[in-house]
Amino acid sequence: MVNSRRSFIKISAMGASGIAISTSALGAIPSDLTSNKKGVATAATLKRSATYCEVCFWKCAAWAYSDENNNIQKIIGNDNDPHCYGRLCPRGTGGIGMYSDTDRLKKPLIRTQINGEDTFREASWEEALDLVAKNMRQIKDTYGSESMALIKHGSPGSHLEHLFKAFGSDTIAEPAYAQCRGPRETGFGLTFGSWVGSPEPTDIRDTKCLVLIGSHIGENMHNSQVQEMSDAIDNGANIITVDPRCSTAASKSQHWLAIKPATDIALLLSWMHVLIYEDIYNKEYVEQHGHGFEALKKHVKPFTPEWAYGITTIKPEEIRKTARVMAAAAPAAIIHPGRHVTWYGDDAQRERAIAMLNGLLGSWGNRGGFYFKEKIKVPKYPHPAYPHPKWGWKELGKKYPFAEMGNTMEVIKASIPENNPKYPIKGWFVAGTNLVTSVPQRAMIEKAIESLDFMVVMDTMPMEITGYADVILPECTYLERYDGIRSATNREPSIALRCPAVPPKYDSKPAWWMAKEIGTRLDLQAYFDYNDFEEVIAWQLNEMGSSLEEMKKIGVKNFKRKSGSLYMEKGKAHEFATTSGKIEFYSEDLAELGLDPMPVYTSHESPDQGFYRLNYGRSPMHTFSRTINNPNLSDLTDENTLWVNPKVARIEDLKNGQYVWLENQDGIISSFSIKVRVTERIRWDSVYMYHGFGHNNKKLSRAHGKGASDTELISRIKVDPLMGGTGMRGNFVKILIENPTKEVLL
Ligand SMILES: Nc1nc2c(c(=O)[nH]1)N[C@H]1C(S)=C(S)[C@@H](COP(=O)(O)OP(=O)(O)OC[C@H]3O[C@@H](n4cnc5c(=O)[nH]c(N)nc54)[C@H](O)[C@@H]3O)O[C@H]1N2
Ligand SMILES: Nc1nc2c(c(=O)[nH]1)N[C@H]1C(S)=C(S)[C@@H](COP(=O)(O)OP(=O)(O)OC[C@H]3O[C@@H](n4cnc5c(=O)[nH]c(N)nc54)[C@H](O)[C@@H]3O)O[C@H]1N2
Ligand code: SF4
Ligand SMILES: [Mo]
Repeated sequence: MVNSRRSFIKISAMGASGIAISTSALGAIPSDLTSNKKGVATAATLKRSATYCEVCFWKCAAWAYSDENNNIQKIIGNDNDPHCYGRLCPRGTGGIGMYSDTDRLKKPLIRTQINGEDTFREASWEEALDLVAKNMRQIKDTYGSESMALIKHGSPGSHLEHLFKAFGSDTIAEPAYAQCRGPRETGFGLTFGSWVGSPEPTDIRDTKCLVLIGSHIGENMHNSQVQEMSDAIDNGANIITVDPRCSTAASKSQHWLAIKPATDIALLLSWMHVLIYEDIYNKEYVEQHGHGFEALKKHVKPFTPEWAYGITTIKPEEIRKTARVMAAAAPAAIIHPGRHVTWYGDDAQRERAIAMLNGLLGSWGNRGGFYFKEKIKVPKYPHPAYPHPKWGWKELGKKYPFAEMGNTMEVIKASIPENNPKYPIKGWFVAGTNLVTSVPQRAMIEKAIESLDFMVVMDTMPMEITGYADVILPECTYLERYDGIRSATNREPSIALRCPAVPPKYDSKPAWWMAKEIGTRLDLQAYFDYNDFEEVIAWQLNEMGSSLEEMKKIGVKNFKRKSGSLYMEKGKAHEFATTSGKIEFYSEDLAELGLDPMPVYTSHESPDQGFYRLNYGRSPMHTFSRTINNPNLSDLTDENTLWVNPKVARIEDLKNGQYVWLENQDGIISSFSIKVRVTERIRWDSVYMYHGFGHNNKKLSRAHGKGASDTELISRIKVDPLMGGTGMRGNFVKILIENPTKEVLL
């Protein structure tokens, strides 16, 4: 089992490099140290500390090994962890580089002017935190606490969320909602009454058919999913991949449907047509649990495979064949919800179509489909009740009836006075998100920042966003701090501990400490009734029947399920948390609001002559923009490439390896050039690049100027009317062979 996982990750790493190469490059060793002779000798002298990885949000539990000089020697997976099954992905192994990167932020910095030019000067913690508290208080006194917004991602966010709620602001948002998975939570919520959540409750290890729609597991390195998919392949599962690009997953699939971009809803409707009109859907399940099936049957009647062919370019036989494969596997079939699903603005409806297809197959609540997830509640450390803000993220996103979390875009818009916002925002606290690379429409973001009274950024690295701050607070990395106990949904509940493997380098500090210090300056000390966050964790673990000592020894603790069976029990009624209490093929909630109760296909713009759709996705060796400068990971992939079809290469006269610039439909030109990769693996109507590259902060010595930024070229967005998601895939680029900036300079 372990071998096959390793070999899948190896092939999954695209092109030449893979985990086999990367682990030797990084000096990683097997997870079981005692089985390795060399390992035993080293292990004896190394300190082992429990942590969970912060390189991405899968949060794999790990062991960090450090020597007496506080060098971290290696990070390996915790064998008892359901997020990683004892193995980290190459990025997790390379997490050491986050700690050792000499470009890190080292001291608090305050914006100042020297000879009329803006620059940063080093400051003491005392001065920097005083300045943050003073500005927060000023905004509170002048406009109300609500006008101070928190934009966050990752672990530091929860410490600051506590500070903000105590301060009286619920104006909180993160790019992991409206720029990532928000639409799928709406689509699945409306259909099954339940969010998908993270990790997704997909029973991949036992599936007989996995359908990936623009979800590229294997490059999207979500650890346990990659491993389970590898096992499923070994066990003979059918993989169907719908992607305009031949992703790694597509290359492992029995069926690769190279769909015309932006037409997925047509394919999904047509698949439903085949299942229903060939009478191969899961009748017993639909009868027992479905609501509105007859309406759906009528709705999808015209959507024959012949109809869909004209839209999607997928042959009718292929649509029929793949629908039959799913039906044969049902209910052990998964139409994967995907994760970064903010594409074309009708995303919540596309996700609803995905959910409904799962409903027709009976996969929700069945082995090899979706299991019923469970997590364990971490008790709240006692603190006074939070005040009630007059407004917050909910009011900002009010025009989207199904928005369930703060929307970064709405925070940005409400920060621009000329938008005449009803709920004006005057200050930003940005923590753990490189906003200008993760949210499109840079011109608008810059305008918003320009309008703010105050902006503070907490980060570990000098990223693009730190360049805009008034105050920069250097956080230590996850390997140097305590953070909240990880408790995530899974087959069985589990918790994981993160404690410092080494003391903070330079003059960096953990987020919990900064939150407490700022809170104290704002007279909120009652909310921070501890000297060290260790006390909070120790108290919580005791309440949960464990202890800090135990968790330091085991890292991960698994608990027995309490909520009942992992799957539906045959013959037993099941109540879904929807309006009808059933799986809603016809959505009562949408109908009530006058919205489409069942998904419809609407056509989206296609690129004009000479333009190609800008497609983007994950680099297997990197996480967004955050790891591009990581010394270990930039060794593996140091720039992105522009995938172009040979036909495009011919038309545009492009050679493999040649550097080009891109100009989008609004005349925005890429700051840097990008290397051409001519490949059959991308359709001729699109070009493809990894997201996260093209950094323009010179302080990133390895990442600056390497590759191009997709975000920079995304100036047109399509907003999801249901939940406010930021559709980013409707941008078109033309390819420039000459350096356009040089021309301007001449
Ligand atoms: N164009 C485009 N935009 C996208 C996407 C895309 O594919 N293309 N993907 C979208 C998706 S799916 C998501 S989830 C979002 C992700 O959006 P972000 O989370 O904003 O992603 P990053 O760019 O990695 O920014 C993370 C920031 O946190 C910092 N950081 C890392 N570790 C720590 C830490 O321990 N403490 C602190 N304080 N800071 C830390 C990093 O240095 C970096 O500046 O982006 C979305 N935006
Ligand atoms: N290595 C690595 N893994 C990661 C991350 C990371 O940064 N690095 N980030 C994590 C996060 S937060 C997220 S949200 C997930 C995102 O992972 P996924 O949800 O898997 O999504 P993307 O990376 O956006 O997927 C892009 C795929 O969609 C295809 N695509 C583009 N347009 C269309 C279309 O119109 N139709 C169809 N069917 N396909 C299309 C692209 O060709 C590409 O293969 O990855 C997670 N895993
Ligand atoms: S999937 Fe990789 S990067 Fe993400 S948490 Fe796990 S080991 Fe870390
Ligand atoms: Mo994401």
